[in-house]
Amino acid sequence: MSDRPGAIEPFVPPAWESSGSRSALRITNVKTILTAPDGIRLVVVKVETNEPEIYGVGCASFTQRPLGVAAAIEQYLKPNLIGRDPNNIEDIFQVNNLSGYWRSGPVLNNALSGIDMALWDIKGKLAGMPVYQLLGGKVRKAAPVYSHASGRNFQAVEEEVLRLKEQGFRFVRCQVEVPGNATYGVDDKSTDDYPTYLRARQGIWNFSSYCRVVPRLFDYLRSRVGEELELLHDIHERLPPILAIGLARELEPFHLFFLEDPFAPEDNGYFPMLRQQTATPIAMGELFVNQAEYVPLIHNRLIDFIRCHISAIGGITPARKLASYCEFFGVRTAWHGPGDVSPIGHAVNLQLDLSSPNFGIQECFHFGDAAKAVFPGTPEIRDGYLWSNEQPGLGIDIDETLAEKFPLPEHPLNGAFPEVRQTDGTVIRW
Ligand code: KDG
Ligand code: MG
Repeated sequence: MSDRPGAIEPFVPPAWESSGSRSALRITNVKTILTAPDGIRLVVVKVETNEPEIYGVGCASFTQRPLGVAAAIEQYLKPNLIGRDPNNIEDIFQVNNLSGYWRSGPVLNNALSGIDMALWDIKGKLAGMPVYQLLGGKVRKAAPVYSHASGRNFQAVEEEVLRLKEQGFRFVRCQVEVPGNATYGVDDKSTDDYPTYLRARQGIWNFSSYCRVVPRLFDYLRSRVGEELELLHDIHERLPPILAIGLARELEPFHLFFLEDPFAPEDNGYFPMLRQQTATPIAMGELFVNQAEYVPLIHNRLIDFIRCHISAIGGITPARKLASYCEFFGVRTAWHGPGDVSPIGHAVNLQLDLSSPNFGIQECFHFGDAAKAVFPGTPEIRDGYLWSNEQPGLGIDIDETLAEKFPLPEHPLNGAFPEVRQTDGTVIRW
């Protein structure tokens, strides 16, 4: 006991931890690393132990609020981790999730995820096995991926699709600029403010123009690239629900592999209506942060692909349960994999992709040389697949010295997204 009145007692691990453990391994330090090697703000966690070569890395990337995640890790999780046995992944997840009383939300879940993934990395290293082995072993040689094609007009999208096909991709997401609109997912070379993959210039958005353009894009593409390539599209919760239902119906003749995020999570109640109207396969969920959002969609068989951003739901511990739950209902996995999932997050996606029988598809991101150098072991994209390097743990590391050379870019809002508005000025979802 402290003799200073009001002093906070130091954290003491529960007695069973020291008596029941196989090892005397203990967490000695937790580092939060903020880095942007490709210009995209990433948050990474490193958990160190009293065995210097046994450490783990995890992804906690919430690119629009990186500093909030860093504070949650440093101020709230780290003090509750030092001295614990890193073997007890589930217990540590539960303790940290429950100690805030209020749960869920992308800041806290990303913070939990950074720790959780690092602990799975440590467990894999202790076992001398890749994490997918701990999840039951491989059910496929590698994970088929989809890559992005976008352009200012139909022809530019077609050229991108054909270039990707040439490289061996069999699944391509297609987005086209809606003239005069701040279109999601279309590369805009006129500004350096935001990484190319997520540019939607500050500007206006007209729902009906978008709804008219997209079916014409897919009609054009099917007539040019044939029926064999699998095509995907992301609405990115950019429509009033009834317009999204209409668009999903209109796209049916073009046989999409999936149509993503037709609704915002707040509009989940529209899914039964959508299901009655069309058999276009639906992917949903990169914005989900709470199991109450996705469990009903799965057990009511209202979506076809679950698309959570694994760090935003808390890491591998919740994601492996979610993948298994989906299997019982015929829902396939399509974990979120853009550039604001760090290469560590992509390595995690791959561990689940390789070991889940109900895997559907993996979104891939073509990291630049800087990111690959900062994250040695970044999974390789080859012949339309993502491949494991078969190293113990997650098979990926962070070069901390190099990471420091790529600090988060200066930005007045520390990375917050720009505003997109309707023509009358009403701000809308990004
Ligand atoms: O930060 C937002 C991005 O992760 C998101 O816009 C990417 O929708 C996305 C996707 O499907 O990759
Ligand atoms: Mg998306």
